[in-house]
Amino acid sequence: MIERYVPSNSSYSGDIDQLFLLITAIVGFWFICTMAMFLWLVWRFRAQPGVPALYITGKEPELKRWITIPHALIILVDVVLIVGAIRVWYNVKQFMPETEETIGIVAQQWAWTFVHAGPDGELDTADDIAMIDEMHVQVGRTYRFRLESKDVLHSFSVPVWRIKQDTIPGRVIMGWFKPTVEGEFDIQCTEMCGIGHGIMGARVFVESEAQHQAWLGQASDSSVAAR
Ligand SMILES: [Cu+2]
Repeated sequence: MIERYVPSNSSYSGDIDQLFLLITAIVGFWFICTMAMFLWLVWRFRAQPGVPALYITGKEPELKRWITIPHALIILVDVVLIVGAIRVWYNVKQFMPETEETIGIVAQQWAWTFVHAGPDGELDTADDIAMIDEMHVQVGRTYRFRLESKDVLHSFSVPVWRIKQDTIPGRVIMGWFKPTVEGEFDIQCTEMCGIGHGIMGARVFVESEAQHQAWLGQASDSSVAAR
């Protein structure tokens, strides 16, 4: 349902969407129940001529049931949501799969630098390809990213991959993604980082193997690192 509005283009984006739908369905169900009950009570016990208001402490057992039973049910569904959330969180944020390449991502006010491994596939070597506001990856490849900030808090977000990771100055944060659909997509900073925050966008190019090899071939010349 969510992918109708934002495509679901990474190996874990579908799991995150399912978790969102589960939370929305369960919370939505209880919201509707609560509001229906509330409005019914407002109508049923409205002021009526000749009927005095009754003082209720809420401690009467027959009334307390209306609190304790829903309370127990909500705790039960909370357990379902927490188990679902931990499973997705572990897979996306805690677990690091075997990765084929590492990309360096550096945030600063107000741009992104993406350091690609270059033709040798190794980061931090002479043939690295650094680009401003442009990231190039190959579809179906599992990437590790190394996220850093030069100045303030930023947040690396690629909506179609359902990835969002804060950057913290002075800290190196590792994560991973596996793009599954080719195309050109948005990257956006999602942490208020100063006056240029709103324009701190970039693009990710998810390419087929042939396209990616062609880009690698010609990109070394335009690399920021090569200048
Ligand atoms: Cu920012």
